[in-house]
Amino acid sequence: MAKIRSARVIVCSPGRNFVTLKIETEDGLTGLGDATLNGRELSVASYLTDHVIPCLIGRDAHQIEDIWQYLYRGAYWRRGPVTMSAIAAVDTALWDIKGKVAGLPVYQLLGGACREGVMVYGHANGATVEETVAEAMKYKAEGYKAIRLQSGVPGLASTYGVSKDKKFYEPADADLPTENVWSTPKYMRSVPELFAKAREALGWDVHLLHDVHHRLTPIEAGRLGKDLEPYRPFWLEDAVAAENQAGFRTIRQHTTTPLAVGEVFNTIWDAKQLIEEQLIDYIRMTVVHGGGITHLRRVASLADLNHVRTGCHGATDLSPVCMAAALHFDISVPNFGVQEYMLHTKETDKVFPHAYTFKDGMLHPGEAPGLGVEIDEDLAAKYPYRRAYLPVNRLEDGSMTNW
Ligand code: EZ4
Ligand code: CO
Repeated sequence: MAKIRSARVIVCSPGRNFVTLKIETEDGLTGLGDATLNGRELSVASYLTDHVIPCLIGRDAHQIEDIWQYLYRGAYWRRGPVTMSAIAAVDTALWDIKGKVAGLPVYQLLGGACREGVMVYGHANGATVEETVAEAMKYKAEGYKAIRLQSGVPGLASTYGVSKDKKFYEPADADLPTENVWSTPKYMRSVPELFAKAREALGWDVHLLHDVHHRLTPIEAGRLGKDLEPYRPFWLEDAVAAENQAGFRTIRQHTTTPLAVGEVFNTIWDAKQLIEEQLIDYIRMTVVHGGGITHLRRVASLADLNHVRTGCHGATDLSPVCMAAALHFDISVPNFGVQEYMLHTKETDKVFPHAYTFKDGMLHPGEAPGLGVEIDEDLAAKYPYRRAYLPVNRLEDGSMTNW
């Protein structure tokens, strides 16, 4: 028995907003969970403080599955990103505590390592194809085995994935949503050229990825997948918004380019048809938005039965606590594919000291008991919350579209 004595939420903004749950047991052990939902941080903080924490006090921190079921079934109102991020934070913190009690890194509790390290992909981006390819060359020189390519589109003022500060892409860039303008025909012409130039410069020994960020229809995605086939992309991500899972049948009929989807999913039900009909190749859910380590393992097991591999979301809005949890999951799950990795700022790394390390294109979760990540609360207090929104997107005629 490791009775939960207290739990509280820490909101800080060392370069961007993070919501962290800290659970403490009567023996003085602490566990951390990431609860960050980009642009809606305070809703999750309130859900935890107002509705979840009162139910945790006095429970046995070891009963991870029972607490997960209690919070999921017991809310009556199931699913949704706010609820599931809150449940994820509790679940992650409890795995952290269990690891500390056992004196073992969490991946050992999940069955142990089944690979030497976790292959990650870095983010090359630039205003032009030339700039993006030059950035990709730098990642290759740093040892990355996989690189995501995002480039500015001629005729569009801005596009997803291209930032001024190349290393620390942060789309939640304003205290009210920035408005972007989108054109599918302009975009569709530019991506094959980007991949052709990238293959010329980088060769064939590095994996190349691309994120469409929900902007196409299924038939358009089929066309883009087909156009990219000669360059053998590792995956085409979020080609289409996936509320309608059956929509992916159309993409599948038209291209052999592997498909990744799901960073915005929050339960297994969002991915059930996509996985069971083998309409995708990689599932993008990660710990914080996918109901924690407990639920993500369930998703991965269903995926494994259906030839789908994992490819956890890993942008900078997922805190080092989520990254650590994802790495313990990645190194222990049989059907791992790749892990997204975007560097956090120096300030963030200082607020969240961590045991995970990068070497030769791979991350390793380290051997510290639990997740191997802590929070420096005094330092965190120096970076108060700042309201920040993700952009919205309009077509050239002013109609709203997906960002
Ligand atoms: O836009 O995490 O693959 N990565 C992504 C991210 C998302 C942000 C949203 O908060 O799509 O950059
Ligand atoms: Co994405």
